[in-house]
Amino acid sequence: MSSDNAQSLTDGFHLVIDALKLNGIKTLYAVPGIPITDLLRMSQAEGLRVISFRHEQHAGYAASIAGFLTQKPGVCLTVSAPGFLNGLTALAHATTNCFPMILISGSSEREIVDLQQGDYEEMDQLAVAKPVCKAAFRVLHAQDIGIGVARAIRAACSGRPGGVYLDLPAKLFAQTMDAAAGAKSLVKVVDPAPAHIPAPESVARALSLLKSAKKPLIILGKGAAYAQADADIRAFVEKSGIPYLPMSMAKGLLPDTHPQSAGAARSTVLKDADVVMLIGARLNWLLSHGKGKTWGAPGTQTFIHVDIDPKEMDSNIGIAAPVVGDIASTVAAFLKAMGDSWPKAPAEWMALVRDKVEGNVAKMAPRLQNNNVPMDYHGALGVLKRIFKERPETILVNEGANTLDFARSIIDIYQPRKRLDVGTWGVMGIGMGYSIAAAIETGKPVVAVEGDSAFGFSGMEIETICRYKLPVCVVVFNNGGIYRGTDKNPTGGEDVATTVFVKDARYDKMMEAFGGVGVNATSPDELARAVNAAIDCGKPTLINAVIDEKAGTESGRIGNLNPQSVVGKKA
Ligand code: OXT
Ligand code: ADP
Ligand code: MG
Repeated sequence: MSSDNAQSLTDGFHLVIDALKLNGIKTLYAVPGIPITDLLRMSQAEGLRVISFRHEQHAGYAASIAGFLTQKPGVCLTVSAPGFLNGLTALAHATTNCFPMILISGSSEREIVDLQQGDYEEMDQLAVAKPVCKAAFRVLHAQDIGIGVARAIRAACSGRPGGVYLDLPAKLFAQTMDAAAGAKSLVKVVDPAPAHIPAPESVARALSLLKSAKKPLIILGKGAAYAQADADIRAFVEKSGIPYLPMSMAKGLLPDTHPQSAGAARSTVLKDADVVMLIGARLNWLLSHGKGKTWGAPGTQTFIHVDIDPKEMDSNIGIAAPVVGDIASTVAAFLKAMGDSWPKAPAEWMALVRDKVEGNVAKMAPRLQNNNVPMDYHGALGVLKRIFKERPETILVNEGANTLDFARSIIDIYQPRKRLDVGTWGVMGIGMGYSIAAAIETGKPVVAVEGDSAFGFSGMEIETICRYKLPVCVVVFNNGGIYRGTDKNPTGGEDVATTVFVKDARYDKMMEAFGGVGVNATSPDELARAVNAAIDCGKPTLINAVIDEKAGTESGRIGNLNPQSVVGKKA
């Protein structure tokens, strides 16, 4: 407890810091300025690690992924109105992706905001935040800081995790109160994410359906990765003998090379499975809402859904066996109920899936060996695939369109929570924020594989990476544009096409400007050498990987989502 001993007083600044520390928060992701500059200085003085960013959006993305990696809310601090709005995208992203995060923003004075009298950075931030977060609170009195922080932590972590907004008006920080009373007002949250034990009948219903299946499938989502029930999830999948499909950020829960992995037989298993068990994955757009041509004919497939949020059941299609519970408790309950004599899934089904997997892997293999210059995606990613195999503890951060989609299927992940990407919204801009938090929260090396457009959204944060000397290697897949670099202005005019960037840009020079290592890699061999050297030395590195500007396709693998105009098309 910090206090002014002479008068035995504490203040809002110290109460916020003490409340966070009491609840085990160790790191703040922030951008300083009025009214939180001193709060951040004092936080550093009081032993919190404060990572100062160049833009709040990236501090926010860092906090969101810190929440995913640690099950503790990642905390982002911003200044009022514009800083708050910059952080808000990340708060909404955390809520959408079910990551626990708290955005704390300083705000201007209530009296002036409510009368709309034009305060410095005036905005009714609480009202603006509410629609995009799980909960939003404002604290007006120093004696309520403890309870406000506690409510924010519990709301972020319990049930389905998500983003929480905590509004702290500037005046609050300087409010004083008796130090002993202040200490008593703090709340240490007991059991912030209480177990949700699934009803035994829901477990029995799910297992009986699974047992009856001829072609069962387990889909693991990022909720399963978040749950940190890694050993039980693996034991459950192995005991069942059922093929499993990892969603993007669930890759590595079991190694992608596991014999039951159906990652390389995605279309086949989604179409042909008769019983599908979803564990911590939603039937949203990434799974074609559980219907349509990705799936089997209507009526031929039955679903079991494991999720902590009861509202998720029947969201897109009817769920035959809903199991509402936390994944750790549910999978433990499955294992117990399965006993020692659980029959393995039919061998013919597993063999069919293996066949498809081996066929697809064999088809891709020669393309990954190519030494083309300029590089194509397969040549460059083939190199990275081998590096991740040799260094399975490395964290992969990945964004872009082609760069994302090819990397997802080419780079095998071997350990849980080692692949972090654009998530539910397919958002560009997570790259450097995620990389920074991943390095800080885990102490592991990070390789960020970034489309050149994707990198541009957060590129300035390489200064942050250099400032904190983080072991982050950024590989920019430079194909000169969004999707590719070859589009032409339809008018033939002087402006380049809307998707095209400066030719032959040298992103590596940006890293050198801040004292990091920059490398221009034009061949797979050069790329391999540079990435290995970066991981070995742990120095901030940016590799400009020159990719054939013709190599990409529109929107990567989701081009089908682009609306098409039928008006004014030339025949
Ligand atoms: O079974 P089949 O035969 O179908 O085969 C599948 C697998 O079985 C097989 N496979 C394998 N084969 C062999 N070996 C292995 N190991 C293996 N593993 C798998 O491969 C295929 C494909 O497998 P996959 O990928 O699992 O399956 P599929 O069908 O693709 O899955 C469907 C999806 C939907 C689940 C999947 O595609 C997916 O997860 N997609 C996510 C897509 C996404 O989120 N994209 C990002 C958004 S795109 C766009 O919006 C962009 N913007 C606009 C923008 C955004 N997003 N945000 C903001 C804030 N502002 C603007 C922008 C600006 S992208 C973008 C920039 C792009 O340019 P860049 O320069 O950054 O990037 P480049 O494109 O590189 O230039
Ligand atoms: P993916 O994109 O990988 O398919 P989603 O983000 O769509 O995954 O789904 C994650 C799901 O996991 C959410 O519906 C969320 O409620 C759920 N979830 C998150 N944590 C837990 C947990 N500990 N136990 C059970 N379900 C969880
Ligand atoms: Mg590109």
